[in-house]
Amino acid sequence: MTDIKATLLAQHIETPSWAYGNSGTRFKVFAQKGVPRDPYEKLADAAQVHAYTGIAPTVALHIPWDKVDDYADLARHARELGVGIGAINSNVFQDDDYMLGSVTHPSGRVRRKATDHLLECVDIMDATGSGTLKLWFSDGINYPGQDDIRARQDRLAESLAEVYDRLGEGQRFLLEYKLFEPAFYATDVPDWGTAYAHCVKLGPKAQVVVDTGHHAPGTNIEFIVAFLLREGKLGGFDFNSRFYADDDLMVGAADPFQLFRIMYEVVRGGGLDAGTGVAFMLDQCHNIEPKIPGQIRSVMNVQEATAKALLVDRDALAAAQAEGDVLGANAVFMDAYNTDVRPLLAELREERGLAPDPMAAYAKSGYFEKIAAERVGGQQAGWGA
Ligand code: AOS
Ligand code: ZN
Ligand code: ZN
Repeated sequence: MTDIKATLLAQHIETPSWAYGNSGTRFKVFAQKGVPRDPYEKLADAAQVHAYTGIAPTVALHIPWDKVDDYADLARHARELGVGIGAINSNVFQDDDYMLGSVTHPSGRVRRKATDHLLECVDIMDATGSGTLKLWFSDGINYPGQDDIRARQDRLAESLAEVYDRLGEGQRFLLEYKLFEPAFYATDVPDWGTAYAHCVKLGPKAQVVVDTGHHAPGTNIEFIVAFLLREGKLGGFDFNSRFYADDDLMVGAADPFQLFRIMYEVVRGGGLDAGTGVAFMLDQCHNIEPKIPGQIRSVMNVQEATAKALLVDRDALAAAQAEGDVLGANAVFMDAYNTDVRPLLAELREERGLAPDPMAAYAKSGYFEKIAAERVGGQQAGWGA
């Protein structure tokens, strides 16, 4: 149990700056009370999530949603709040120039503009001390014949190579794939295989990020996780829940069993070991629920799934598997999943001097009442208008 607790304490879950801003769907962005007015206030809210969970010490930024004049100053502000800057998320999807794509656009001018933005993000990594650039491309086509699928792969490879060469010591990029949306016929990085192939060609500083909402219904995500980890190419997760498409709901809300199965493969593949670099990031927005508690709940959901995955009796499982004991092996697996780990996690928090129930402790703290009174005109997360 001591080992399990130590592993749980070492796990870091990164919250995204955009989770703290106002968000919604293409139909309506709902304004909530107390929402941050600038990146500095987003970091302050993220620091609350870390203060109550103890395992969320970094915050992902999104450029240009978190544009500031002085990134070193923003990083300093984060440190003063007890958190650090995590992945830098690029944005080559919110400009009229990108209607037909960014790095895969048929026009060399647009491709240059997109790649320059990615290089600027590496400059921001230098200034903030971030080691990770996250690349998600909305690129794709809506109609058969609209553009040359193969040429678009060449353009993508060319841009990725330029960004890869710009990465410094201790820096990497994570390439994100997504089945569809906003392109509906052929997405340029639609699946893990495409992302993997580009990353393998580039080298060790290029890895794949698995956004749990980016697959076709029924996809066995834990298989993808096992495969990528085995190849040293799992850079991290964008965790969230989906019922239909890329719903960006709270991780562990729609299918906690799937989250457990994913975390089991992470544990099995050594993804929680020090130095493997698997980043556990959240990519969510809270359209109708309060944002800071939404993040606290999400961090707790990942932690619960991780604790259950760590509880799997690996020796008993291996023995049952070796004997071909199908039901026995499945029972070992399910025993861990069906264990109530909440008392263990409450104990762990108390041992660290934290409140056993982070949700209740935050609610009692008065922080929400304070920001609701102080902040008027909170920022939109960045999309969904
Ligand atoms: C888009 O669907 C992707 O999940 C992105 O990772 C992300 O939501 C966006 O780039 C915000 O950073
Ligand atoms: Zn994502
Ligand atoms: Zn997404």
